Amino acid sequence: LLPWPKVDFAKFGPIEEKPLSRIQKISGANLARNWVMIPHVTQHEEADITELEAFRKQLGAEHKELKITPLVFQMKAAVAALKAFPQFNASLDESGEKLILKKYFHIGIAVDTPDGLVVPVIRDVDKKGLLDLARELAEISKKAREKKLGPNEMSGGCFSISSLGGIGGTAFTPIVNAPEVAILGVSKAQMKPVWNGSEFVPRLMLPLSLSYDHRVIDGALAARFAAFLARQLGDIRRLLL
Ligand code: CAO
Repeated sequence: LLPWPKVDFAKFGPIEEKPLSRIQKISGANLARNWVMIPHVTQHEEADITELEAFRKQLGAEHKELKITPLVFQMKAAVAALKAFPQFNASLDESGEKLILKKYFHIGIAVDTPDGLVVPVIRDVDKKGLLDLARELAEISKKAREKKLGPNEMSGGCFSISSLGGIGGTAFTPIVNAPEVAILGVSKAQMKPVWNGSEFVPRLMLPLSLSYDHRVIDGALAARFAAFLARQLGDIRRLLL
């Protein structure tokens, strides 16, 4: 690689220097390694969450003490997909010659903090209900923003979710959080006209962007995983299966 360009920007106009935070330095080094070493592909999909949203709103009205966002449903759907496609709940070992398949379901959640990106891990998502997950998500994101997360709360993840849905966007390409092999990016749900076979009907559509390590996962498998996820979110009764 060429060395990083060395430029005296002050020659061109006024400037100010701002050191990177500790978190930015650590996550930056990880992101750069993952971006360079992992052959990334991103599969885009859409989930019809019209019914999920009606249920979420109802649940929110019944549990005013909790903030139940779409993210907890995405975590449960991700676990269902990891169970159906074990290749996604895996890591390459150091030699790159062996795949380690995991029998536990810990999900990393990208959290935006004033000092940069951190990814706390919520353990055993398969064993927890939506309300417990909403509670834990609130606790862990508060801890992240207050810089109180310990290293054990940021390790052991199987699969990560990066939700920018509260902010906006229609799609993006998240970077795989090694040694995980895939990450789900979620953008903002929007009402769209959807053809139901005889007419266009207004449906709330959630954009999903699944980036994966192409050394471990083939495109067809990723397309199946993403379609499975969308089906789970489209009919959350399936999460009981
Ligand atoms: N579509 C539409 N609305 C959505 C949504 C989606 N996909 N996801 C969340 N929302 C809504 C929520 O319901 C909430 O609505 P109300 O304010 O009306 O209740 C609002 O957006 C804000 O949600 P939130 O962001 O506070 O909560 P969350 O559970 O969705 O996310 C957390 C929590 C911690 C993941 C989030 O705050 C965060 O930090 N996201 C950024 C992650 C990030 O930076 N990723 C990039 C990594 S690569 O650099």
